[in-house]
Amino acid sequence: MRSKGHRGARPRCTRTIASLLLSVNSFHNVRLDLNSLFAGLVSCHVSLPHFKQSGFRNVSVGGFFLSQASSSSRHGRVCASTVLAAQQRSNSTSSKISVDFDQSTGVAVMHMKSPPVNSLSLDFLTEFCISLEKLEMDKSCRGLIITSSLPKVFSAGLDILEMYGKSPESCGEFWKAVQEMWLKLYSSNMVTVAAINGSSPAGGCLMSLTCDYRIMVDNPRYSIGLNETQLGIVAPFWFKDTMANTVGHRVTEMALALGMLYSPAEALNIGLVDQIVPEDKLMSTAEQTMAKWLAIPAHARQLTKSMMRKPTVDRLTSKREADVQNFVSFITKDAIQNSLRVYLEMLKRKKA
Ligand code: CO8
Repeated sequence: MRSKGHRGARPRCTRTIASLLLSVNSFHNVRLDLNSLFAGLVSCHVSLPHFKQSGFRNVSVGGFFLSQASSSSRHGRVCASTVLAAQQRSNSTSSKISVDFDQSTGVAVMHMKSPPVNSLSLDFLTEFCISLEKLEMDKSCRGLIITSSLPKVFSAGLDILEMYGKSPESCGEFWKAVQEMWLKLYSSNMVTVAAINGSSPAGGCLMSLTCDYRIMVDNPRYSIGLNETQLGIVAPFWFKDTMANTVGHRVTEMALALGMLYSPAEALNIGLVDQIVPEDKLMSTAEQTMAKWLAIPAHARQLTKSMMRKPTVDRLTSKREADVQNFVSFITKDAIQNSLRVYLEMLKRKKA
């Protein structure tokens, strides 16, 4: 039940796009699906090949905005320097995500901007996946930095309201979107860096764990970890695998059992993040890290990434439908719904 303005009714078109996007089982097929999606829905101005060549265009697609590096004209004449600048930088904005892409470096910065806490709702995940897919299709984009536009919070993880008081069908649709986000990010060909500028519990931690490198702001008020058990729920096997691949089995076992949230210094200590920096150094450090990773021959780096991650990806891909069924039957149990209610009340009490 959504009562707040910022959690208002989901636009019908977003649902449509979500259904289309998430109806495919293989995430590789999403590329094809997006082609037809864009071909079908972008009824104006632009075809996909043009979209790919020229960067993003400002086309509204059912509430999404595909931004274009458009040439600007002054007094009816096109200004060459503006065209060049526009070709080198483009940006794409939807309501919950904005992307700045610098073609001169091949690096895009994705800003999550879904107040109050960048929780991963179905709408958010859909926009996230579409933005990611656009970047993945653009061969000139080689690196992605993910950060938050909100103060204090990177992402609060999965939107609990998508799991509380919802029908089994809605829960299933939501879970497919969570899987999709993870599959896309974990197997991305781009170099991915999480610039973690705030708290990052549960699904927020998972999102940063899917990146190649994590840099967190060194502020002891921020925390990161897979705290699912504190909500009375269980991190799925692929959450566990992603963390174990990063920090090892024993640390993961203890962290998951206790639902541990770590300060940045503690997270660095166990290898959950790779670096901690002062807030004002976050983006410059992310850019330097990116440059270092991009200096490695791309094919060798990508094959290495695939070699390291493919078994984990394949594990979910081969059990995707069963994983959805498990989630739905688990999350809709009365006892689990009760735990979520208690946790939501705790969040409200903490605020009061
Ligand atoms: N989902 C939905 N709403 C949320 C969430 C969330 N994850 N987190 C916070 N909110 C809401 C709060 O209820 C509050 O709502 P309102 O304004 O209506 O009262 C609003 O966002 C602001 O929250 P805070 O006042 O708490 O904001 P702060 O800036 O003080 O704190 C934090 C930010 C640290 C992120 C804090 O909100 C927090 O700890 N949130 C909870 C985070 C959490 O525990 N997330 C776990 C989600 S579950 C998950 O990601 C994996 C599930 C795997 C499922 C597997 C099942 C099989």
